[in-house]
Amino acid sequence: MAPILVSRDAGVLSLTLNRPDKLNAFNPEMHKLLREALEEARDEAAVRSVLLTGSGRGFCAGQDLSERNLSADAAPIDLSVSLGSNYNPLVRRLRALPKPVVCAVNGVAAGAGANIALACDIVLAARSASFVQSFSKLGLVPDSGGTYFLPRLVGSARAIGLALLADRLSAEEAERWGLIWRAVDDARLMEEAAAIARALAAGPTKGYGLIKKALHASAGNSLDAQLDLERDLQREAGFSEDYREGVAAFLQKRKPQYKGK
Ligand code: LHQ
Repeated sequence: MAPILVSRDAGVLSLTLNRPDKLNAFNPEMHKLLREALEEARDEAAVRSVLLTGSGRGFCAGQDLSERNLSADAAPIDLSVSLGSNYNPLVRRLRALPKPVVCAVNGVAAGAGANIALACDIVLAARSASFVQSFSKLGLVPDSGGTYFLPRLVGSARAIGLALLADRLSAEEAERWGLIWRAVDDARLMEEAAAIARALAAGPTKGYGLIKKALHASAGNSLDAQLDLERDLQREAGFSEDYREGVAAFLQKRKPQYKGK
C-alpha cells in the first residue's frame, strides 16, 4: 500500500497520507513520496492548488514511534537528523510553494502531524477531528514549526498551554481559537475542502503565490519593511496576465478566466 496517494483533477493535486493503521504516522518512505509530490506541485504549471488529507480515522500522528529503537542498550538517536532531512524541508516546502495548499484534517492530528497541518494555507477540520501537541508527553519540544505557528495563531498563553499540557483541542475549539480556518461536519469535510481547492485552482495562481509570500514575511517584518514588500509584490502581480483578465472581466461584467500566469 503506497504511503501517499496522489491524484489530479481540475488543477488540484490531491495528496492523501496513507498509513491508516498507524494513524498516518510518518516514516521515511512517506516523507520521500510527499517530497516528490510537492516538487511536482511546484514545477508543474497545470497544478494550481494542493489538497492534503489523511486516510482512515486519523489525519497524521506525527513521527512513527515504532520506527525508533530506544532500548537501553541502543545508541542514542540524534533527532536533529530527522528534522533536518525530513520535517523541516517539508514545512519549508509547504510554505514556499507558490500555490495554495488546502488541508482537510479528517481526524486526530498529533505531534508533527498537527504542525504540518498548520503549515498549510487553509485548514479545514472535521468536527470529530482534534489537534494534540503530543511532544511534551515524550519529553520533546514541539517541532515542524509548532513553536512558530502556535503563538502567532493563538497567542502565547494558549500556545504554551497547548505545548506543555498536550491536551486534545477539538476542531470546533481550534476554529474558535483561530488555529484553523473552519470546522465542518464530518460528512461534508472532503466536499467542502475539494470545493475550496478547486476554486483556488481556477484562480489567479501567481497572485495567490505572492499573497503567501507577503503574509509569511509579515511575521518578521516592521510595517515599513512590509509596505516596501507589498509595493514590490504588487508590481509583480500587476505584470501578470491574470491581473489584466481580472480587471477586464470586472469592467465587462463577466466571470474571469484565469490562466494562473
Ligand atoms: C502510532 C502512532 C505513532 C506509531 C498512533 N507512531 N504508531 C520528529 C522527528 C524526530 C523524532 C521525534 O518526533 C518528531 C515529531 C513528532 O511527531 S513527535 C510526536 C509523535 N507522535 C505522538 O506522540 C502521537 C502518538 N499517538 C498518540 O498519542 C495517539 O495515538 C493519538 C492521540 C494520536 C490518537 O489516540 P487514539 O485515537 O486513542 O488512537 P491509538 O493510540 O489507539 O492509535 C491507533 C493506532 O495507531 C495504534 O496502533 P494499534 O496497533 O494499537 O492499533 C497506535 O499504536 C498507532 N499509532 N500514533 N506516532
